[in-house]
Amino acid sequence: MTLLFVAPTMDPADWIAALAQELPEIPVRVWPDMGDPGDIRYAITWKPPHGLLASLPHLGAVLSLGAGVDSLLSDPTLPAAVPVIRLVDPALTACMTEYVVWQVLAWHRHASAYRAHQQDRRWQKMPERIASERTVGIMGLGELGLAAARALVALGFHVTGWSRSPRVIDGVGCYAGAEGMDAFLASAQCLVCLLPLTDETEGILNADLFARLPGGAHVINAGRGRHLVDQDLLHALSTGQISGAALDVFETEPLPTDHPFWDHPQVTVTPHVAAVTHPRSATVSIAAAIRELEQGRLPRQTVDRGRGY
Ligand code: NDP
Ligand code: OXD
Repeated sequence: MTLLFVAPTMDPADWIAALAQELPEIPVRVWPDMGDPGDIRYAITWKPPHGLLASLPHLGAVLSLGAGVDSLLSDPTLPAAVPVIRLVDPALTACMTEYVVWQVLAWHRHASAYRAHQQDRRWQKMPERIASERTVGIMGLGELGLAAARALVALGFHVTGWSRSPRVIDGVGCYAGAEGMDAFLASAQCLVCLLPLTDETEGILNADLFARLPGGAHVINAGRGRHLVDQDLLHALSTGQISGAALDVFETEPLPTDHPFWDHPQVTVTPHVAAVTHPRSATVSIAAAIRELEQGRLPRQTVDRGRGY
């Protein structure tokens, strides 16, 4: 049995070291030096070239180096019978929680207004509210959305969440499906998108959705760039329906230098760093998944290919 590490945009060195520590008995090859494709049992991967996974005749599973598997599933040649395991990792979850808390607090405590005031040497107080008077609505109550929701509840915010199937979470007002969406959106003064990118969620952050939020709502997108219709956000910012946005993910990454988001005063841009995959921690999760697979069980983080996440 051999592992193939294939992540063209990542430096493999730390991964190879971490895999040697967690799975010392299993040889690892690094694409493109993969030797005989017939040896490869598991592919550990981020954005592999389309067609590569289909060329591995004895592939037993694909293990994603990210939580989102949209780019893997977009490969039309991905073998239908091969399980895809997404990354669920405590360090990744903690990292996303930090990002969401950071951006929610930046909105709540007027970070960009005070930065602008300081530049003008202006002593001006903004209306400060208590957290419990502000509602943060989280789209996606999975591994990442749930952890962020709990951290915001602990800070005293009124937190609501929206998912595909109904959820019951202590301290979080839960809404689900199309029928729950209007009520969820109507109170979300700060909207956080932590959805997976699927056929159902692509373009979900659009003019129609913005119009259903309270006037002056703030938007945080750490899901995927294609959740957002950029022009609709720019328009909603120009009318004041949306007062600001923090965006970590973009349809084209890196965000092109001439994109209007870069110098928009109400938009905060970060370069897809909301939750970074840390090799040592992620490898523990990946190794545990491989051991389960070797025992003939599908790990709980196996992707439902029909749902797309
Ligand atoms: P999960 O699969 O654990 O959770 C997904 C959540 O979204 C679930 O609550 C699910 O509902 C909900 N959902 C899915 N489809 C719909 C829909 N059509 N309508 C309503 N709710 C829906 O994913 P994670 O929390 O682990 O990750 C979420 C996403 O975050 C990833 O897919 C990735 O795109 C993004 N991400 C971004 C990173 C960054 O650095 N910016 C880093 C890591 C991830 P249900 O509970 O009913 O299944
Ligand atoms: C992920 C990401 O999906 O980093 O894990 O975007």
